Amino acid sequence: MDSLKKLNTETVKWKSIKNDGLNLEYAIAIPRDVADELFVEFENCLQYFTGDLAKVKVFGKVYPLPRQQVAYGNPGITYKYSGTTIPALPWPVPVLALKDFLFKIKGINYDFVLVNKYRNGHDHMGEHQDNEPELDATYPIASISFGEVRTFILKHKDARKTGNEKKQIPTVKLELEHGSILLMNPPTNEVWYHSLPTRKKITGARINFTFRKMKTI
Ligand SMILES: O=C(O)CCC(=O)C(=O)O
Repeated sequence: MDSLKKLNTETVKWKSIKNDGLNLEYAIAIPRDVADELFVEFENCLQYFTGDLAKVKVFGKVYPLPRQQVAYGNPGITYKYSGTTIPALPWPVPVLALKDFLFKIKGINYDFVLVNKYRNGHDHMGEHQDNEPELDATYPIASISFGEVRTFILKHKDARKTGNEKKQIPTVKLELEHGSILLMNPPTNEVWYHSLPTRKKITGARINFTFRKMKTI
């Protein structure tokens, strides 16, 4: 965590990726040695949800989540998605260090993070948008990845339609690396869906943090 504080954020090289309604910034912001150290800390301190919070409802049927999940945030925050209300647990020290790092690098004080652990290439996340009403859509969602490189796929909402309404907009694929930050700037989440498909040959784990800013009421 201290090594994260010492990093020089001014030399981080951001790559901008733009398309119809898509506005992404990507960088390997955390060098390998620091990312390795943090991965071990996260493996030691994160305790994932169990019971109903480890389940998901799809078309009315309940299934085990195809990954592990936990959420942290400021007191009183809850987050509703796919029919589940997720409580935000108090920030563990290493997760708070990541939140502080984002403040240093982008000047944004995030108040909630959803953590997803993909135990191996069978774990995945289906196509969705992060556009829940409680999110402040004027802020980017900041996604930080550790561990195995996994493919992140973005699809334009009109490319998902059928018939005359379908637009021929190519899918965008990114390989999210160990120690990387992906910023999904507005209006990306209104226009594009994203997913993390299975990669059955991958045996190692990946931990992803999506930092979000909630609306203040
Ligand atoms: O693991 C990832 O990179 C995707 C996470 C994601 O889509 C989400 O938290 O909404």
